[in-house]
Amino acid sequence: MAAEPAEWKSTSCILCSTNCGLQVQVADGHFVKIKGDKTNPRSLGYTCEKAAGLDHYQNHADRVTSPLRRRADGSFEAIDWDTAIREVAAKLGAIRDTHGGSKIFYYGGGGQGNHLGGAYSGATRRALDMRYASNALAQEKTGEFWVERQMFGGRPHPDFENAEVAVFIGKNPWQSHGWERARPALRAIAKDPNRHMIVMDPRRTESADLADVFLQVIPGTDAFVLAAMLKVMLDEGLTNEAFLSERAGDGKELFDVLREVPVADYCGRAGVDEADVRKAARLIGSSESVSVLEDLGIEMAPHSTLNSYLEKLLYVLRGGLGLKGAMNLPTHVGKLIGEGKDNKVSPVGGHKIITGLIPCNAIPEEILTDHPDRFRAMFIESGNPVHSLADSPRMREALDALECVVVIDVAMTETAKHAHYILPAASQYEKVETTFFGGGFPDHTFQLRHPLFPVADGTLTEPEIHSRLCRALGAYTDEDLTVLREAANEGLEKFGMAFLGMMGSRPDLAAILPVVLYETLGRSLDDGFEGAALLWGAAQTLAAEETASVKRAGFDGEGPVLGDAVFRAILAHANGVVVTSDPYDVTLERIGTDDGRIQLVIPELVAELAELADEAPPRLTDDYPFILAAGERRTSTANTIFRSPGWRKKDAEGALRMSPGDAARLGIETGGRVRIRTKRGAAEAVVEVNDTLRDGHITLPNGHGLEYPDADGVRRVHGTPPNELTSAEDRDWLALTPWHKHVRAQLEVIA
Ligand SMILES: Nc1nc2c(c(=O)[nH]1)N[C@H]1C(S)=C(S)[C@@H](COP(=O)(O)OP(=O)(O)OC[C@H]3O[C@@H](n4cnc5c(=O)[nH]c(N)nc54)[C@H](O)[C@@H]3O)O[C@H]1N2
Ligand SMILES: Nc1nc2c(c(=O)[nH]1)N[C@H]1C(S)=C(S)[C@@H](COP(=O)(O)OP(=O)(O)OC[C@H]3O[C@@H](n4cnc5c(=O)[nH]c(N)nc54)[C@H](O)[C@@H]3O)O[C@H]1N2
Ligand code: SF4
Ligand SMILES: [Mo]
Repeated sequence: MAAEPAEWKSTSCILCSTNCGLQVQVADGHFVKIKGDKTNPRSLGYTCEKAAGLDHYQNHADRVTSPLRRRADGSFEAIDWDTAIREVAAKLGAIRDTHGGSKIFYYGGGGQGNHLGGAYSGATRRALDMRYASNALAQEKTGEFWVERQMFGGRPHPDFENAEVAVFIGKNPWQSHGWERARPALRAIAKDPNRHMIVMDPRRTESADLADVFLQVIPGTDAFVLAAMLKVMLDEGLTNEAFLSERAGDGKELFDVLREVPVADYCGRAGVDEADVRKAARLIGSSESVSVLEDLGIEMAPHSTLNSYLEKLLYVLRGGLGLKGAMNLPTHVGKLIGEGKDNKVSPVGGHKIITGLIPCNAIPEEILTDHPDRFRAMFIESGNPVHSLADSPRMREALDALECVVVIDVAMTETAKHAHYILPAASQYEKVETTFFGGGFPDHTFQLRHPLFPVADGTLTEPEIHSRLCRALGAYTDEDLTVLREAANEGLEKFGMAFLGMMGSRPDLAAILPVVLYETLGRSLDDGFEGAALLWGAAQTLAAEETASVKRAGFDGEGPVLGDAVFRAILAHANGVVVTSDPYDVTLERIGTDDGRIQLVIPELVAELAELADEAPPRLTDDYPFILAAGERRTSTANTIFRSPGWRKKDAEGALRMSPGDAARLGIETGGRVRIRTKRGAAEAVVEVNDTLRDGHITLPNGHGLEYPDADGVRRVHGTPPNELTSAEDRDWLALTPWHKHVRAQLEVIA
């Protein structure tokens, strides 16, 4: 007889950055029922269809349930945890001692809903003296981060619930979300005659269907349209001069270049109607509030970083910061991105390191060389770079050239297959976890998910893995922690005092702070909550840095007492709790540039803007007559978080979409097969004829092409892995972000 279904428990979805609140029932190690959590302050009961499939994440045939060591022949053997920890510490410790810790490269640290585990890696990285890191953000968002840091010293956040004008550039929120309750918000804007939506995309997406102005650009030409829109705003007096003179720096150098923009010519190059471009500029320029969201469609395409700059100017010139419905600067619990000054470069290629991350596209060249500073080992956690980074064949070659690859993952991934050691993690529903994407405004909700299932046999949580590695590396002993452990048992206040004392006198322990918190405060928390210890530090930082915001959210106390209150609330509310609450104008105080003013001129990008005038129009050639967008978000995709192909009700193989015109020319119909060839590789796909595409534009979904065992245990690849087709060298000159939306391709029909 099956066990009684448990009561409803609060948790959240982990399939995209939105992390919608869920209520679930679990039994026998499975999700039995899943519904939106109406008590979650952020998502208010909303979910999309994908959350219903979460049992495919928790239960699948590719779970790793014992540490594995690679044999010489490439197969794996199970080893016990003590052996695994001892050997990993010895191997990486030896590389550090011989070549320096900077030769051990850290990659990953979290997916869409698990950033707590990776935060503990900070201790292991310090223990091994690792200096360089990267993760998937460095193949999508680093260009945008760099621009935001120059312009605002922070990351403005849109408010589509209240925006009069909503603008989406290379973003399809209907499918990819990007903020909570995206679909209801899109529908509400579409229905309201006083609100407007502008979408810029080569494909008539589900979002574009709801837009008032849809700019169906030729792929890769967004910079021209954005420049034209800004020029129209200047010409027609649609900029907010009062705001700019009060809040922004000098813009002359930029305005001089914008005034030269030939609007009609640029619209023509981009294949859009000048009247539509003018209409969009007027809507933005005359609105009370505008919120803008860019995403991969422009970040992974030509002029990536320039696009991000021009996109931000749309709302900056309008004065669109610090208002309801406009762009605002939220608070943060925990840091997702590094705080570095971005003045460091990668050791071999000398590429710009942005927010602490080496560009993903540079990783293979930092390994596959005899340069003395090359990486010799890699520590990969909660990331699948062999599948998700450009040029999978070269990533495999790079991993295979390393002396030691350690992977912490829940599954036997494309990347794990190339590891020397696989350390299997407890799943995201078997431990406390959270996202640091967060950053809601005006209210910021933080949600610590509670464990729903016991830690799977043979696995450990990341905090436990990092703690054991640090201990094996000699970074701490039990004796070091006695005082803090005793203090923790006497409550948060005693612990806080002891902690401060210890941190001042023991810099060696301060260096491995996450693990120290885990082993002391963590051990005093309820079973299964040890990993939440780091959030005590995050709560203290938040309370110290954003005291007024925290108090506005209803917390009382001064100093550490206020931080303790936030920490207790985070522990207590599995459905999320509002930790800061802000008035809109606080945004203007949060501008974090050196002089507190928005910087209008970014010289490198103003120069690139000027050079657009001389750029040859993109041309499809006989060799490569198609532009392939390699990695489209669909209802059938969730990065590589689901490995079992069984979760997909539709689009099981992840079809290559093409326009009816192209299909007719090729003589192919939906269901037919093609071979896609690029300069880098070839792959097969099934075709879907789709009238939302422009001729010459074809799209493949992201996240497909994973290997998974059949019922008889034979491993088979399902669908098309997009990065067998992409190249690491087609990339932005500044941030090195890949042009995944702009892969030149040819097609051959398979009879
Ligand atoms: N369903 C689902 N949702 C997801 C994910 C998922 O895997 N599945 N992944 C999450 C992650 S990690 C991310 S980063 C986000 C990404 O979210 P999005 O960036 O919204 O997703 P994409 O579909 O990759 O790209 C957005 C749009 O860019 C358009 N595009 C292609 N070329 C161009 C161009 O040259 N110019 C312009 N303007 N647009 C172009 C595409 O047609 C597409 O509609 O989604 C998140 N949400
Ligand atoms: N061609 C092309 N390539 C793309 C994209 C594209 O559009 N086109 N999109 C890119 C984008 S925007 C992104 S964000 C990346 C995403 O690619 P990745 O950063 O590689 O992330 P995910 O696919 O989300 O994989 C996360 C990994 O975490 C593992 N995991 C899940 N839960 C846990 C856990 O609790 N602990 C640990 N240790 N591991 C866990 C999963 O098994 C998986 O291996 O893909 C990128 N790749
Ligand atoms: S996939 Fe994203 S939008 Fe859909 S339920 Fe999960 S977190 Fe929410
Ligand atoms: Mo992403």
